[in-house]
Amino acid sequence: MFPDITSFIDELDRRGELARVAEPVSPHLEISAVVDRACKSPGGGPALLFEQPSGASMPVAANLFGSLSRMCLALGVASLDEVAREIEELTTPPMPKGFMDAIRMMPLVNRLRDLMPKTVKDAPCQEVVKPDGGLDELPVLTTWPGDGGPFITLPLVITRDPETGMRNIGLYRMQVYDRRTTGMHWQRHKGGAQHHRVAERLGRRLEVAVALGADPVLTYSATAPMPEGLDELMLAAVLAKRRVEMVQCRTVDLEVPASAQIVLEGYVEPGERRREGPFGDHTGLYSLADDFPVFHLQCITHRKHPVYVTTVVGRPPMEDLYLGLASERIFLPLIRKTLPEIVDMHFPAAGIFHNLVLVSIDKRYPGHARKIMNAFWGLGQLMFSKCIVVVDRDVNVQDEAEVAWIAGTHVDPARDVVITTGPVDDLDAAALFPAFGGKMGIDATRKWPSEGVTREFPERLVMAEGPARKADEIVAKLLQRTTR
Ligand SMILES: Cc1cc2nc3c(=O)[nH]c(=O)nc-3n(C[C@H](O)[C@H](O)[C@H](O)COP(=O)(O)O)c2cc1C
Ligand SMILES: [Mn+2]
Repeated sequence: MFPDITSFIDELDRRGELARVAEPVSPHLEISAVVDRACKSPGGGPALLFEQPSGASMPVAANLFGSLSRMCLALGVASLDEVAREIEELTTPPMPKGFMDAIRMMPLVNRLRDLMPKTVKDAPCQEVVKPDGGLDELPVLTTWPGDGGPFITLPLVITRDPETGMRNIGLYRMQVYDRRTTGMHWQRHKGGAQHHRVAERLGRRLEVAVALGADPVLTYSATAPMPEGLDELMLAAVLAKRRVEMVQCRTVDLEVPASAQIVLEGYVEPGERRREGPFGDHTGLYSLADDFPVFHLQCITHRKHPVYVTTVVGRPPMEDLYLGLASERIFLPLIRKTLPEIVDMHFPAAGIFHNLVLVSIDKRYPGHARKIMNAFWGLGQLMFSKCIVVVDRDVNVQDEAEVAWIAGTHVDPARDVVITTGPVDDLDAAALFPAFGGKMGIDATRKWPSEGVTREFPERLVMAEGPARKADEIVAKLLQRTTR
C-alpha cells in the first residue's frame, strides 16, 4: 500500500497512467479546463501532473483517482469487489466452536489494536514549519468561471468533538478569501458541522487541522460516509492493512497524517459566518452563495518539496465518480448487516449519486420495497437518497438500461410511487427549502396479490432452452468464419 501520495504518483508514472504537463498552465480556470477534458475522455483519462503551474512554487496533481484501475490501485486491490469481500470477511467473524477455538481466535483482538493510529515524532509533513505562512503559497485552483474565488477541493478536515474528544475527518471544500482565512463548507449533516455545533453551544473556538495530499487510502476514507462517531482512520487502517501514522500539530491540539504534503493548522470561531460560493459543483450546476463558518489559518507546515493535490468537480463524469463507486462497493456489505435482503445497489454518477439510487432486493413479504426506501431514508448519508428505485433480485442494478426497462414496464405510478419529505442534500437546489424537501421511492418489483395486485402480469421474454443452445453453436460458428 502506498505510504504517501508521491509514491502513488510515481507508480502511476511507471504504469504510463500519468500525463505530465510541462508548459505553464494557470491555476485560474486553465488547469481545471484541462482536468475537465481528461475526466470526460473514455475511461476517465490519465492522472495529471502540472509541473509548472504559472505563478506557483509547487506542482499540481489532479485526477489521481479518476479511473477504475487507479481507484483500485489506490486501495491496493485488483477489483472493488475484492475490497467488498475483505470488508465482508472482517465484519463476519467466525463463531468459535469451543473454548480452545476461542483462544485460537484471540488474534482478532490484536487486529483491533492494529487499527489504532500510531503517533510518530518526526513527520515529512512538518519538514518545513511556517507560523507566518499564507495560502498565497499554494496554487489553489479557480475551477469554473462563475466561482466566488479559488477553492481548496481535496482537503482532509480534522476536528474533535469538544465534549467527547471523538475525532472526525471529512472532505469539505475551502474557499480561499485571503492569505489567512478560508470558508469552511461542512454541510449541516456532516461530522465537522456537528463538532462545530457543540463548540458553539459551549461558546468555544474549534481547533481544525487540514491535511492536503494525504496518502491515497486516507484521502478516500475522508470521503467515505462513515457512521457518526466512527473514526475514518479505522477505515483507513482496515483498507491499508496497516496503522496510520499521525503526528501532533505544532499550534493546535490535533494530530495529522504524518505523510501529508501540506498541513493547515487553525480554528473556526463560534458564531462567525461569511458568504461562501458560488461554486461550480458536482451536480453540474453552480451551488449558490450561502453563509458558512470561517477557517482562520495560524500555521502552515509542509514537506520540503510538496505537491498540491486537487480535484475538479463538475457535471459527471468527473474524478469523484470513482470515489463514489468505491464507497458503493465498500459500504454494501456493511449496509447488508442491517438490511440483509439487499442484493445490490448502484448510485449512477449521471444521476448525481444519491439523487438516483437503484436497489435490488430479495423480496420476502408484501410492502418490502417500501421498507427498503424507509430504511435508506433513515440510515446515515443514505437519507439524501432523492429517488430510490427498488427492483427484484433478478434485475442487474449496475445496468442502468435494464433498470429503465423494468421500471418502465413494472410500475404503475398511481400505485407504486411513494412521496415523502425530509432532510435533503444541502446541494439540492430543487428542494422547496434549503436542506428540506421531497423524496420519491418507486417500487419496481413484481407486485403480489398480497399487495392488492391480482391482475395477471406477463412473463419476461426468454428463448426456449434447446433453440437457445443451438443458436449459441450457430453464432459461435458464424463468428469463427468472420474472424478468419
Ligand atoms: C471532491 C469532494 C468534495 C466534497 N465537498 C464537500 C463539501 O464541500 N462539503 C461537505 O459537507 N461535503 C463534501 N463532500 C462530501 C463529504 O466529504 C462526505 O459526505 C463525507 O462522508 C463527510 O464525512 P463526515 O460524515 O465525517 O462529515 C465532498 C466529497 C468529495 C468527494
Ligand atoms: Mn465522519
